[in-house]
Amino acid sequence: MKGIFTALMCSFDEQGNINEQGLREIVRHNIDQSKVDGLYVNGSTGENFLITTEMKKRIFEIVKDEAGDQVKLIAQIGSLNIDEAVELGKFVTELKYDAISAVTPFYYKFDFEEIKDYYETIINEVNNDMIIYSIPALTGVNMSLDQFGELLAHDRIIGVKFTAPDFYLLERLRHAFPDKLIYSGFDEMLLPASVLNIDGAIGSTFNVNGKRAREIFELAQQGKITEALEIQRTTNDLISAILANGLYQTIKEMLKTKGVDAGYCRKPMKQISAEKVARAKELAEKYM
Ligand code: SI3
Repeated sequence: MKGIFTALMCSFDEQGNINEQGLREIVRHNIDQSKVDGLYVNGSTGENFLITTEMKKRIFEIVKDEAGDQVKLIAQIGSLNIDEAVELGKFVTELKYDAISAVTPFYYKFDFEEIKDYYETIINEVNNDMIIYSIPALTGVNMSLDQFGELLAHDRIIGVKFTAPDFYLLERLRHAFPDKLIYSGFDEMLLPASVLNIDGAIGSTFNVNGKRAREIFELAQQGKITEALEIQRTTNDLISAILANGLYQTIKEMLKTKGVDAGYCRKPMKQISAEKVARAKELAEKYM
């Protein structure tokens, strides 16, 4: 379960329906071209919070069917509707996903007792390993070292996807929990996170920049920081350009330039202008 995991995109048609063939092509691109270690399915990048339960299930099925056992698969099943989270957790466990992951519950400003109960409810009902998905910038949920510790005390809570720019907390987590899996979630900060000895990374831009992500991660593990920094700089030139152009839309357009039918984003995400599509093509030609 270590290494580079792509936060998988999903291909949707212009009406917002799943484009099955396109999704399969995205999976194949990540496995065959980028050679990532695993896929993180139905996370933020998968537009998970914009789709129905049935669509989530279908995506989990298609990805498992296409990927088989070629790479590790983590299913993001977290939901404000805890019944849905449990239902999806059981569903992907039947499909033989390697682990589940759940975003911290958001919107209602739950206290830690409620957050803990959410994770305990899921792991008591679902017989699979759990990775906490912490992304405070989007959820507003900031957990302390002690609170992470209370969750990680459960044997079946095996790790954290840590998507925050707090390197002090990341270092403390690594030091306190050497046997848990810690994944970094901000691709633009992969090198500093790797220096802190993370186990892997989960990122959206790995859909188009997976090879560089692996190089950064592996060079850092070998202590070759100058070489890793060089690649992180190139990576950050790409990420800055992607963020300026529209994150998920630009990654999809870059994939399309390479013959992968990545489709469109779901509403309320908008489609990008022709000018931005052209910019995405330039980025694909320069960086992929
Ligand atoms: O669940 C997921 O799709 C992720 O892993 C998200 C991942 O942390 C990305 N965050 C978001 C909000 O998209 C990052 O990969 C991010 O896109 C990237 O670092 C650019 O800022």
